[in-house]
Amino acid sequence: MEALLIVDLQNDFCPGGALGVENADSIVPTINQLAEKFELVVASKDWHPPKSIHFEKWPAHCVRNTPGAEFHPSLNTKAIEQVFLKGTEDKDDGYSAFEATNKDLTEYLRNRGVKTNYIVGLTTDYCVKETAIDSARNGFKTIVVRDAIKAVNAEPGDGDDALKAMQSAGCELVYVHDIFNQK
Ligand code: VGL
Ligand code: ZN
Repeated sequence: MEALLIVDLQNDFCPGGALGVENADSIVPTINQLAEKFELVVASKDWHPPKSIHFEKWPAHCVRNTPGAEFHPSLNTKAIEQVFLKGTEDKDDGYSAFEATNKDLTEYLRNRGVKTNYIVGLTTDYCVKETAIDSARNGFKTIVVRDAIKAVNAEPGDGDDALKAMQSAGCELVYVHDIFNQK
C-alpha cells in the first residue's frame, strides 16, 4: 500500500499568507491530480496556538482555527482521509507530520498496511524535509516528489540543501511525470 502525504498546503504558506512562499499555490493542481492516483491520501496541518516559541523564529502563521491555517481553497480536500495536526503546543515547533498530536501518523499508516509514502506540499526546507526524514527513519520507503514541493529559501540554497539531506536520510527523489508514467 502506498500513501500520498500532503504536507501543510495551507493559506499562510501560499502567496498573500503570513509566511507566503513564492508560487507555492502552483503545485496545488498537480497534487489534486496525484491524489486521484492514490488509494490513501492523508495531510498534515501546521496548527499553532496563538502564542508559541515558534513565533520567535517566524512571523505568526497557521494559528489554529484561523483562515491562514485552512487548506488552500483549490486543494481537493475530499480526497483526504485524515488530517494530522502538528506544532499544537506552545513550546513545540512541530515541523514533522510525524509529531502530530491529534493522531499518531506512524500507527495510522502501519494499520492501513502502508509501506511507501509519497511526500508533497510545503515547505521543502522545513516541514517536507522533517516529515520525509522521519518517514524514512520510521521504516517507510519514502519518495519525495521534487516538483510538488516549494522551498522558503530564507537563505539561498536552503531548498537544494534540504533535497540532499532527504536523500542522505534514504529518501528517493522523483518528478511528477515519473509517477504518472508508472501509475
Ligand atoms: C513550516 C516554517 C514554520 C512548514 C512551518 O510547514 O514548512 N515552515 N512552520
Ligand atoms: Zn509553523
